[in-house]
Amino acid sequence: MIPVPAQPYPYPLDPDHVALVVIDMQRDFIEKGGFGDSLGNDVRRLEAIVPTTAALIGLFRKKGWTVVHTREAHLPDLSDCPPSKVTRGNPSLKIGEEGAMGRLLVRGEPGNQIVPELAPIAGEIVIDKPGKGMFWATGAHEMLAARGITHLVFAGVTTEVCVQTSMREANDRGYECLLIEDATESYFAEFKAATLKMIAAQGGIVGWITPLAALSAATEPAR
Ligand code: C5J
Repeated sequence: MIPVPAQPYPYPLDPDHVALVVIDMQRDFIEKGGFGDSLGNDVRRLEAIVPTTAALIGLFRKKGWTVVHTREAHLPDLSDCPPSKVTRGNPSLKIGEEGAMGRLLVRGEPGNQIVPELAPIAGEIVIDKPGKGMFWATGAHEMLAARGITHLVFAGVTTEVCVQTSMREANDRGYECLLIEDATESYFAEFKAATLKMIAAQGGIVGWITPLAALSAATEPAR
């Protein structure tokens, strides 16, 4: 085990059974003209974490550790999208409607792709998820179990929606979860701050939090 300085206490990273999960770093959330923008959000907040997330992915690739990417994505006929998800709120464009980067949150559309700086490479796992959580209707647990993964390091967007939901789902399935604070972001600063707090509260009721520098220093000690 590698002890990684973290809150609420050091995270015991198991280098033989760890995977990075990068949640929904898609053009639909990070670029203007996508789904996040259609809800009236300032997408620049999310764009700002692309370099840190790229460095985190680079660390896992260098170590030869598993990298998983998720995409919030629906089938073109929206048969996997509950009507409540389409109609909720008052977006300028709804899921499935044609936006500046193709149909919003629909598999295969340009806006549904992961931003080029963080694009998956051969051998990495890509999970298309119809919900906010990565385990709902995806087979993710079986996929990770088949690889012997017990420890998950999380990054991505948005902190309080898809990242937190996925982390809670993972925690309930017995994974040891660490969220990288500066490789996750929300459209709302106060929601990110509250989510980080609630994850690590009560002795790590959902998991651990730490900045990338702490993970890097623990896993790549100076010689
Ligand atoms: C949202 C996500 N916020 N990836 N999706 O709708 O967090």
